Amino acid sequence: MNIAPLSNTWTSVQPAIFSEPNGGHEAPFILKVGSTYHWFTSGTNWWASTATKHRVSPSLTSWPAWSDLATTPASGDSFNTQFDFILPVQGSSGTSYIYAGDRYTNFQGQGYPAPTGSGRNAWMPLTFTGDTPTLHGYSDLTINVSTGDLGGNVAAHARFDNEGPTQTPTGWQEYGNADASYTESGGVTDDRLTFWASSAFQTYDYQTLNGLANGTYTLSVQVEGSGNQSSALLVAKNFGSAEVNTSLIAAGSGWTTKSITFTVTNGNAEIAIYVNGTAGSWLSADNVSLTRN
Ligand SMILES: [Ca+2]
Ligand SMILES: [Ca+2]
Repeated sequence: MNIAPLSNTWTSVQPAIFSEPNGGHEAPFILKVGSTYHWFTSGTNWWASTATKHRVSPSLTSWPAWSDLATTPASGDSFNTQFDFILPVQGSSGTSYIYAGDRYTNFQGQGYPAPTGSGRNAWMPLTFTGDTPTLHGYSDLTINVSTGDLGGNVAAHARFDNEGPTQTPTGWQEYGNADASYTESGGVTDDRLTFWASSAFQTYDYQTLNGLANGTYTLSVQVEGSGNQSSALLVAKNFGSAEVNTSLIAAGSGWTTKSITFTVTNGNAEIAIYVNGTAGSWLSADNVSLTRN
């Protein structure tokens, strides 16, 4: 990769002022924030999703080693995207930054040959704490074009779509009997998150969210299931006061919406679905939503 200035007329390329071997990076993009340069790239994994790489420098001619871009919640593949570019949004409240990544795998899973469907983009907030950027895995993004403020559905991969059935959906972490929760077809939209096992199980699927604006939030999810779990809960915790939860045990099949509200006072929250299932019981979830009221 090379960094080379353009001529004053932007019609020719000057000699490079920085060069180094590619090293498994592509889609380079440099963003200047204040007087500091931030260089981002995707990894190289054909059109499959990758972690995003980042480095920061006060000078275009000297750069430190690459690091993985921090994400909230944790995601090893940039919430199933490959990084493309960053879009600044300037408004009366200041400048916000939108990360754009592509999901060329959308309609072909992670497989080959090349997708024949559309390669859609995902748009998510990128924030800076000092020189450290963090990618927030919003499932939906709203933009106030007057103030520049970003909002939307804070939960990552909230519809469980766009990556195909998997034991390890991006953006979600599992605790307990991890094999008992997985995504599959049959959701309200495309895929759903299902909790099932042939023997009794306890599984806790969660997202740890940092960098939240303090305030009151509503967490909701659509569920259906066999209704014979020992316990099934929608959970919010670690937001500055005691855990809030509600039962998800459905009376029968058919999608039902459950929700809780809670007030974030420490900039953090953990959101989760917990199922203590009897042998052969099942519960499916789709369309998780976490929005600030
Ligand atoms: Ca799993
Ligand atoms: Ca879905």
